[in-house]
Amino acid sequence: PRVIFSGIQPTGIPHLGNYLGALSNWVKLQNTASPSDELLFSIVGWHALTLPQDPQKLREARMDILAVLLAIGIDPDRAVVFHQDHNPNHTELAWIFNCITPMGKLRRMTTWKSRLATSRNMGEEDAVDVDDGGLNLGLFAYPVLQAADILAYRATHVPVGDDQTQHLELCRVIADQFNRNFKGMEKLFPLPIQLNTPSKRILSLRDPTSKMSKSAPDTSSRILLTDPPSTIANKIRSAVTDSIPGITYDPVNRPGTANLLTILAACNYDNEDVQETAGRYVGKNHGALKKDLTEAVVELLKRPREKFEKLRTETGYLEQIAQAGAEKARSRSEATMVEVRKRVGLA
Ligand code: AQP
Repeated sequence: PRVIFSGIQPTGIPHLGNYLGALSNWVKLQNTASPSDELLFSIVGWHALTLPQDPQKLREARMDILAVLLAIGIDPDRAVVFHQDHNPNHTELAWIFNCITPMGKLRRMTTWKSRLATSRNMGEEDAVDVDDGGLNLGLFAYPVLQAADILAYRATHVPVGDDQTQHLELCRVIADQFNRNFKGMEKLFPLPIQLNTPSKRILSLRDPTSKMSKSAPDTSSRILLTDPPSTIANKIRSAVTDSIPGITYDPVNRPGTANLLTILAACNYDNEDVQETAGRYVGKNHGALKKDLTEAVVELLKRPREKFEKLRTETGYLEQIAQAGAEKARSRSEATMVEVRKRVGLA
């Protein structure tokens, strides 16, 4: 049986990138998993704190994400849905992992390097060995906490977007290191594998060289799962493309156009091959593509948005779901922690 774990940060309402790159896959996995497979989906508030958060907004975002997960079809009776910060086993395990993770590996994480590059105004390649001043330890250790999230449940499969591949590799390195350092009757941790969706990376609508992101300052760069049809239409209308006539799928020379085709292929035709999608636009223009894309996205998000709006008013119900999830998560991870403490000599 598989143990499937994934997480999402409560840093705002999820966008199409989160949905097509990860969340839709969670629902698919839930609906196709064998009954013996375990599923855990976590709202990772401790990860959100690695960047400055407004406390009131964070409180709201935690509820928003829970409501979104239920609205897109995650079933709390089938999957363990919980707030990371309701289970201290994650931070305990993260500390133990901190003590076996080489800092050099963390310095090589693209996410860290790009934060560093931004803060120092330099290219990622040059930002390897510079002084880390200004950035916090939590941000640096982000992937270690992520490894703890996954391994606390001894998860075997992790459905996350393409942007998380390097973190998953590090998670396997940490698992392997722990297994070597602290041998028992058997290896404690599996080496978890990434479960990618076909639409791995959705790009910003305003700057198709970077990924669609919750925290990008320009709100028209992302389509939120809760955007009404008129907002969706406006954002797609103003999406950056190119001035080359006709439609072709060419991610290198036409990243904006390719991104629109990727989204259309993913949402309209249940992950149709993107070349096939492009083939239907031979001789057509961006206007036609944007019109069809708007219809497809509006249709895709219609039901989740309606459900979200209803659920978001049911605060008591959401709190009850969160509490039940936390209890299950704690008891599930405690089994791992008992063994971890014993092996490292803290029992
Ligand atoms: N643009 C994307 N395309 C495909 N997948 C994506 N994911 C995020 N952006 C894209 C996937 O969504 C899941 C949840 O992400 P997260 O909220 O935990 O963190 P993130 O990757 O940092 O997402 P954001 O939207 O960019 O948030 P902020 O701006 O707060 O950092 C992950 O599986 C991720 O791969």
